[in-house]
Amino acid sequence: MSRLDSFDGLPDSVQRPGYERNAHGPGIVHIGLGAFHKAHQAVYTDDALAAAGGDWRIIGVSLRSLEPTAELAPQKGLYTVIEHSAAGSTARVIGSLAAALCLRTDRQQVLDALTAPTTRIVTITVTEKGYGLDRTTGGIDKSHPAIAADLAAPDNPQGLAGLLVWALGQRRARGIPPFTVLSCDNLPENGALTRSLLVDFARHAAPDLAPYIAAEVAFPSAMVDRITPARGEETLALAEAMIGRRDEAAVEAEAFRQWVIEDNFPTGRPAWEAGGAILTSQVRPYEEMKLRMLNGSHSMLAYTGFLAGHRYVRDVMADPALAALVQRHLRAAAGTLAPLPGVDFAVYAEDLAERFRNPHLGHEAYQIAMDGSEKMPQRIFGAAVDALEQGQPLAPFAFATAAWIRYTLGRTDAGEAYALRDPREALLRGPKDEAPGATVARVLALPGLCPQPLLNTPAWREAVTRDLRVMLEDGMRAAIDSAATGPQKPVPTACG
Ligand code: CS2
Repeated sequence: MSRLDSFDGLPDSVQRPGYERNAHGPGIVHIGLGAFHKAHQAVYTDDALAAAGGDWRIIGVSLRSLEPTAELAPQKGLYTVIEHSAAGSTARVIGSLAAALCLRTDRQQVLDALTAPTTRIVTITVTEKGYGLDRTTGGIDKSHPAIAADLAAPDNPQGLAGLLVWALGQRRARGIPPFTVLSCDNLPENGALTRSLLVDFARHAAPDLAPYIAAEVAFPSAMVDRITPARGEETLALAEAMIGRRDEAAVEAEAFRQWVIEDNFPTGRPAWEAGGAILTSQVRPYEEMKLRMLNGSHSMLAYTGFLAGHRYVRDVMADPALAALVQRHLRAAAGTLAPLPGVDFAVYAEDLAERFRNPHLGHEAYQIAMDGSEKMPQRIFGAAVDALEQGQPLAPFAFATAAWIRYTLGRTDAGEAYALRDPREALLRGPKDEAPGATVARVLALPGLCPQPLLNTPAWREAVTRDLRVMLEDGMRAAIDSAATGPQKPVPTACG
């Protein structure tokens, strides 16, 4: 079977780029060449190139993994996105990737791309843990392996902050304007946060660069959304069936996608609005809505669903008690949000539940469950603080927190062990036979995790402990069933 490296012979049903690839040079370097980038920003850029042209193709960079280059380079950067809606699945070949590099093996090419005058934007998807942020200070976490390595050898950077600060320094020395830095990870105010990371890294590694980065580099924030399950052999088999070729780089995603971007690109940008992106000056309300409603309920359903024995999100949604708890969580999260003109949170909640039910999407609860210590603050705790201040119910957030803490114990109710997959795994591990109250106190006290207003509220810790006790003593199934029979309220609409 031949491999996807041209458009020759693709079935008519497969959408292909609406532009001549070679007519467009690169203008973006993307760090973190995983499935999400391929299913999201690269697709929007494909649409932008078709609608408005420009030299905006993407040089994709993986910091460590060799896989993306091995899969994409022989295919000249081409790959398929399989888009699943409830109605069915379609395939689309994306042409916006100009190159796929790995920092470990293509170091000079990566450095050249980052310092090239033609590179005007650097986009990022390295996941929450990839930044090396200290959440208590907003600056660098010196114990993060990449930050520590790059502080020790700033001229030979391996990680995100070291690499971008090095590149910005080189550009300044050579009189080349800085690139715009666009974080596309699920972090609150991801632009400001990336800015404070780089400025703080520069303060330590190259102090004269810090004020320059703070003053001259644009860091727009963005809310990104597209459910993208991890790729597997089934993905490749499905791609083969749909495009009639072998595509080692194929990805699957839901048909829905959303991108809300702060329109602050002093060095220009692709016409991403052609792909449906919303360019605005107000990203924060969208970020909060998405992090608290989509990602918050995702995390809750992942911990409970996984421990209740469900594999996929769609299975969780087919469990009536869990589906009710998802609704409860969505209502509670919506209740903490400031009104967002033009968005009805009740409709958004309904659409989310529909997306979670997507029968063609094999999105594993275990995938969402990973890196909980990096996800809980912006998904659950931020909303819980606002709920506390507004006198709204805390129970749904306490339940989600108890479910996560239960999950960190690393064993199912039947006693089967699973890998936690969390960067703070070692810190999360507690003594054997610890009492639920002690477990809750220990986990919530981890630095930079649970905000002070919650720690200062005994009712919060008591609620989390009560739920954890039920989960441990009666099992996750019983805890779910009993939580789901609590009182229910409708989702507040945009007007309150
Ligand atoms: C998920 C997200 O894995 C997770 O933690 O909650 O990846 C989610 O699917 C995306 O943010 C959807 O845009």
